[in-house]
Amino acid sequence: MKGLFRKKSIQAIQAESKNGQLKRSLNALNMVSMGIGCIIGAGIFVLTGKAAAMHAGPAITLSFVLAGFACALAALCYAELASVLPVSGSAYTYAYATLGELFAWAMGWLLILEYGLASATVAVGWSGYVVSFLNDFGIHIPAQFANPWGLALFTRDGLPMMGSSGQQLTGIFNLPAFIGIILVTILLIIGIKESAKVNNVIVIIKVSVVLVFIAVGAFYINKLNWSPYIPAPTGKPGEFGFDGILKAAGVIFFAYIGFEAVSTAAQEAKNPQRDIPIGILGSLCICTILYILVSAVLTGIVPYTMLNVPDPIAIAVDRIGLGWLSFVIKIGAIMGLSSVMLVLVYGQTRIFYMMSLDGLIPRFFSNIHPKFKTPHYNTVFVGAIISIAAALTPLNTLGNLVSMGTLAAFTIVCFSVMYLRKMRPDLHRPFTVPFMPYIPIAGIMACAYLMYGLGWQVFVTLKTYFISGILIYFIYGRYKSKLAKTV
Ligand code: ALA
Repeated sequence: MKGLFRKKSIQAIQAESKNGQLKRSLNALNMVSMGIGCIIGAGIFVLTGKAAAMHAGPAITLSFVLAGFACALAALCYAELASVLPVSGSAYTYAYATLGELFAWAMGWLLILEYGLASATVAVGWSGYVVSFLNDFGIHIPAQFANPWGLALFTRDGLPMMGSSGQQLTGIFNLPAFIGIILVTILLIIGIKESAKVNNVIVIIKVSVVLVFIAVGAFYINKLNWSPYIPAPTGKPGEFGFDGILKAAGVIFFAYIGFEAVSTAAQEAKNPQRDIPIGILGSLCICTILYILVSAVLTGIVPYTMLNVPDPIAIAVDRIGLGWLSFVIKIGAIMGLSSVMLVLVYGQTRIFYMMSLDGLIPRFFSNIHPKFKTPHYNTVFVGAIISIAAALTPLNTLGNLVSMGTLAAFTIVCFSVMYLRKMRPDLHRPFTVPFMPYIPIAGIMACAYLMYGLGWQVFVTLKTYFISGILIYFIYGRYKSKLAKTV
């Protein structure tokens, strides 16, 4: 039993961070920019439309407030842990240092959803914008090859798409999503790292596009579209009314994922103990404001019933009828989503790399290519799995599981911060969560509430996933753990 809770020593982790080989070149602004680079993506460009059309209506803005609030609580906890333990590996390392190996393993297993599966979801969103963009130039990708196997296809007007044999068409393989991940994987293998400069440029483009949408779109709002603000519940769970707002908050929670990716750059920050908390909280704050404004403008331009499409922002712009804006938005979305895919796949490989160094997963995950200096087998493995998942799974299924897994990970982070305060009150904490223990407790409750809103079915899938992860730990990780050999 004791082995399950063996911990990495805080001193060892802090020393690891001090003696790291990576160059410390990132400042607070880079950190905020990195956060925004990873946050703004498929959530706002894709999922907002479906969440408004199917769950919340114009009250999607309230869903953004609700999910933003839950994230702010978790973000405060992340900020404290990152200031005490400024190392790569993020929540996986925090759990290893506080709650012990079993929790660290569970965290790593959940982070596969947060990073790996999230990148597949973003790839599906990316595919929607690429198809729409190519379409504007007369290049038509057949719907069957831009959708996952078996998904019934509908036209933009919601009518079934019929084949020549008179049967409704269904998807076969989402080719653009598959290609998107393969491209990202190749980039990561040959070592083209997303430098802070490139990231800053992408972030400026992405945020400018969002601001242009808000500024121009505000003039085309038809207030009638906001009425009723909270559509009456249909009687089915999660369809409108307050229940719908909650469900939508769980769905668009996805849009906030990424603020904690800032903490994976801890070893490259000039002053991590100050700048990582600034990066986490600053990027989250900026994105929350942008999201609330975008969703208000979106539902003000287009009746929410028409937003169940893969490219809702583009639909809103098409409706305004400004051709140049449509072009700008699609370019911004495609570029923005590419950077999220890149950072998420990169994050996934880095977490596997750390787990492999700790002996919890096989050695080949930390094997480095002699020339490219990247974990090439790891990256190929991750890229292959994610590209197939992106090609064959519908966006809703992927997105909800990612949200549920991330909420579970946030819950463990909230526990970790309380645990560390109690067990190691002596540690120097450059950033402290205010109002302890109420903030982490509220964080746990808020995450549990959003998980409840996502529904029983997603929970059952997560449970199965989680149990299979724990089994793998008992069959493999427990015996191979490096720490087991030293303590
Ligand atoms: N928050 C990121 C996105 O919405 C994962 O794409």
